Order: sequence, then C-alpha cells, then structure tokens
Amino acid sequence: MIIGSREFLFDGREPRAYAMGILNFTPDSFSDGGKFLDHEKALARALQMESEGADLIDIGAESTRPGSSPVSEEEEKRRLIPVLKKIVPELKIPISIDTQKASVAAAALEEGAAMINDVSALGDEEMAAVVSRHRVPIVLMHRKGVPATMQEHPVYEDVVRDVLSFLERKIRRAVDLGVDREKILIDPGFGFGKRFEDNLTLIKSLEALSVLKAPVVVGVSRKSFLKKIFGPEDGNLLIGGAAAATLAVKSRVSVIRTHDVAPIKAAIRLALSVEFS
Ligand code: HH2
Repeated sequence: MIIGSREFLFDGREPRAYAMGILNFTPDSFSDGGKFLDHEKALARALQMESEGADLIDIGAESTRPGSSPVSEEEEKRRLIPVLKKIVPELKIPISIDTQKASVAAAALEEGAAMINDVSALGDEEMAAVVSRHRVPIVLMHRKGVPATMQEHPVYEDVVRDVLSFLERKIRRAVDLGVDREKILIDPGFGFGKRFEDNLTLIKSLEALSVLKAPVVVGVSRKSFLKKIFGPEDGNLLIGGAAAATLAVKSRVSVIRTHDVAPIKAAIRLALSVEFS
C-alpha cells in the first residue's frame, strides 16, 4: 500500500510492521506557551518521533478518550491546519489525520496529509468520497457508542464476533461508497466502549481479524486497561505498551499506534525476529 510517497508492505510476504507516532494537538497536550510555541513544540515532537524510527505520524486535534467531548468543525480545523502547514514540509514520513469529520479530512488532505484515521468508521459518510477523491488510505476503527459515554456500560455477548461483523459491515459500506478496498485498514478499537476483559480477549484474538483481509492497526498506548495492569506511572505504562505491542505484532498486526516510538520499534523488531526466525 502506498501512503504518501512511501510503500508499506502489508501483505505478509515480508516480515514488516510499522510504528505510527501519535501527535495530539489538543489543548491539554500542548497547553503551555503561546500558539507559535505550540507549533514549534509539535514540530519538534514530530521530528523526534521520525528520528526514533516512526514510519508515520498520526495527528489529532479532537480528543476521543473516554469522557471527552466533541469539538466543532471550525475549532478542529483552526487547531489542525496551521500545525500541518508547519509540519508537512519538514517531515519525510507520511502524516495521517485522526478525524471523524469529512470536511476536516478534506482540508488536511489539501495540506498534504496522506491518510485518514477515522475512529467513527464513516460516522460521517462523506468521508468515503473525500478519501476516494484524494486516493488515500483510511483506517476504519470499531467502537461501541461515543467517547462521552462509551465506557459507562459496554456489554458484549462475544466481543470478537461483534468487532468482526462491525468491521466487515463498515468495509462493505466503504466500498459501496466508492472507497478502494485495497486502501482500507482496520482497527479493533482498544478502549473504545470495551471493558477490561474485552480488551484482553481482543489482544488474545487479534489473529481472527485476518479473515477481513485488511492490514490491522492497533492503539494500546497508555490505554486504561494497561493502567489497570501496570499502574498509572508513565515508565511502567511505556513498558506495558511495548509488551502489548510485541503480542500484537506476533498476531500479525501491521501498524502500532503509539506515544512511545523508540520502545515500540524495539518491540516490533523482537516480535518479527521471533515470528520469522
Ligand atoms: N485511540 C485513540 C485515538 N485514536 N485511532 C485508532 N486507529 N486506534 C486507536 O486505538 C485510537 C485512535 C485514543 O488515544 P489517544 O490518542 O491517546 O487519546 P486522545 O483521543 O485523547 O487524543
């Protein structure tokens, strides 16, 4: 699959998995300093992740964590577009945009972004037209409910079956709306309307996603189920995230979305060495 100017090998013929560095351009992430400084900080962080071996950077301007509230289209663009103008010319690796809004995606793609990460999996169906017009890949993620309330009472009879049938339906819908099947990635959505035990079941069952014949992305970095195992301290969470990434890559996951690129690259290297030894 081509993302930006780079080729990503997702077909399993070669031992590959990739690290997607997270850059959250939300007020709580880059709160101190003036606007210019924020952009400088964001650029410095993106370049640091690139130097640590990130294969792509995922930029988000709307938090989707449990309990978070949506931001308006205007506010999301106001945050995102200036930072993209700053970062795109400086980065060699492609930039993905974490947004649920087609208009935000369109504006970001105009600025040189190369992929869309849609945690609502076409909650805004215009998104399909936007990605097909720009011929860029899209990540379709499973979630149950919306961020403000999704962790209140998530219940599944069979979480793996639910995730599979949801993603299968979303892939079909995307294709019906004109998205190139070869440009779809999928994500089981760790922490998005999932109980602790659901997240663990999903980690155990990641290989089951291969029936959908799309590269799998996972985001486990600093999620609350890891906090439950490792405690809230950053260092422990980082180690826990790397351990979870090792399991994920061993289960044929192609992209790990992470705040901690260097340890995740090490985890990927270890898992691939074992898997393809
Ligand atoms: N998780 C978050 C945001 N976007 N995208 C994908 N594809 N998969 C994920 O698991 C995922 C995601 C939430 O995590 P984070 O970016 O740390 O928080 P926030 O949404 O507050 O920026």
